[in-house]
Amino acid sequence: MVSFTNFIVLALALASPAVAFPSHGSLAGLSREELERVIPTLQLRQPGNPPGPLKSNGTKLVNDKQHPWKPLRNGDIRGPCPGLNTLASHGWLPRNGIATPAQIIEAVQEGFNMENTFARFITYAAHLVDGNLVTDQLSIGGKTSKTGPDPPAPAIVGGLDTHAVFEGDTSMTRGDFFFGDNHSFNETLFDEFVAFSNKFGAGKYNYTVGGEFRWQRIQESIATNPTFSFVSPRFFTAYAESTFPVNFFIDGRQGDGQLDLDVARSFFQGMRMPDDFHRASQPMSADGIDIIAGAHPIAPGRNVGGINNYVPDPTSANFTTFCLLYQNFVNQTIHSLYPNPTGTLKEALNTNLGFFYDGFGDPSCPQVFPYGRN
Ligand code: HEM
Ligand SMILES: *[C@@H]1O[C@H](CO)[C@@H](O)[C@H](O)[C@H]1NC(C)=O
Ligand SMILES: *[C@@H]1O[C@H](CO)[C@@H](O)[C@H](O)[C@H]1NC(C)=O
Ligand SMILES: *[C@@H]1O[C@H](CO)[C@@H](O)[C@H](O)[C@H]1NC(C)=O
Ligand SMILES: *[C@@H]1O[C@H](CO)[C@@H](O)[C@H](O)[C@H]1NC(C)=O
Ligand SMILES: *[C@@H]1O[C@H](CO)[C@@H](O)[C@H](O)[C@H]1NC(C)=O
Ligand SMILES: CC(=O)N[C@H]1CO[C@H](CO)[C@@H](O)[C@@H]1O
Repeated sequence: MVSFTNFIVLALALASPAVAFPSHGSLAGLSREELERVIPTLQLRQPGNPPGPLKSNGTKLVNDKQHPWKPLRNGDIRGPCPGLNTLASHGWLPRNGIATPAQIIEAVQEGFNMENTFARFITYAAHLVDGNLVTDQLSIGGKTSKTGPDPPAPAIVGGLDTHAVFEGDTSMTRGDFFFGDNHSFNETLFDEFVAFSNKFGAGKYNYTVGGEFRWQRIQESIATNPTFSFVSPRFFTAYAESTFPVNFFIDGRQGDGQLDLDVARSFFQGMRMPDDFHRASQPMSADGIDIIAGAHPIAPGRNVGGINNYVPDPTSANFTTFCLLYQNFVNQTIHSLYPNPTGTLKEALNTNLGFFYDGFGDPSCPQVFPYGRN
């Protein structure tokens, strides 16, 4: 079910030439007729090549004179990712929150020293499901359509808020989709983050705290969210994101793996780097994920038929079947969003699928071609 407001926006955008389809609106899930109407109104932009690794990959001042924090202006878009929100609020990304995948990769590398292959993998995954492949624009948040969790339904300008493809349940500081607000900072949840850091980290957030808090959030979702879903890709992104505060929010000159809680709040809530903030001292990805996922192992699965009934899903990728993460994402998730693309859309899909496969970085995992090889 598409919510009423979003239905109106969608209907207007699709029916009336006066209301342009937004250049960052995802085309995922639109019907053949809708695609035929919308695509000719869009400005086709060839995707730029994915940026390579940083030439100079050590720590440096990133809250610098050229990248001051600024408050939001009317219309600026922010979403569920505190990393991207912060980059936009410091001008490492366009401050309006709409960017090309290449700009996002550049920004996460320059601003936080995210490792190149990893940055490409996450960014093209997000772009394929939530971005506009014809205009090459992705929004880091935005309005979402109210849809059931499964299967993903069309979202007009969902951007990274779009549920069940990249955004998912059991976030640390954001509520589950089921409870309505999928992307805003939630003080109650952050208070829990603080309490766990006090209990398991002597007042700091570290990988040990991450393992305990991730488990806590999973248990809460099992106990309260009848639609809780914890299968690939969310199974992986949830664990990876629990490592990010340690890997990216700690000043690169500090490097002891213990994140101060005022600094954490500044990023999560304020979208703001501390004064004099220096990025990580070497390229980082999901370092520490083994500690966090190993603390309380659980198989991928979902609640079935209501709360407190978590059922493992053996068809989901898990940590021992990593290649399936890539293959199911392409064969199932993307294919269900774009069942039958043609023309420029199909070309753009294939180009971005190629970038995504390169970002997976495992030549022993065979590439899949749901739309042929162009
Ligand atoms: C490379 C491009 C990136 C994309 C496309 C991306 C996207 C996302 C999305 C969609 C979420 C929401 C998942 C959910 O909770 O449902 C998320 C969460 C998160 N991201 Fe990012 N992200 C990126 C890079 C980064 C970077 C560089 C950082 C840190 C500097 C970061 C830190 C986080 C954290 C800590 C969370 C978890 C928030 C929470 O659980 O409360 N991300 N990201
Ligand atoms: C960082 O740069 C150095 C020097 O160019 C290089 O040897 C090293 O491989 C780079 N590290 C990563 C993870 O890219
Ligand atoms: C924040 O999360 C708590 C716990 O899940 C929930 O009870 C509360 O309604 C949320 N607050 C907002 C403003 O969404
Ligand atoms: C986290 O902090 C606690 C308390 O200081 C400490 O016992 C634990 O070893 C730390 N874990 C890591 C991975 O740094
Ligand atoms: C991972 O999934 C495979 C099936 O795809 C299963 O055989 C294996 O036992 C699972 N591993 C774990 C640790 O759950
Ligand atoms: C993906 O789909 C292709 C053809 O559509 C099929 O040959 C391949 O076995 C599928 N792979 C997986 C892992 O589902
Ligand atoms: C899909 C979904 O739940 N979207 C919600 C995200 O949060 C905003 C702001 O609270 C709601 O308006 C959306 O309905």
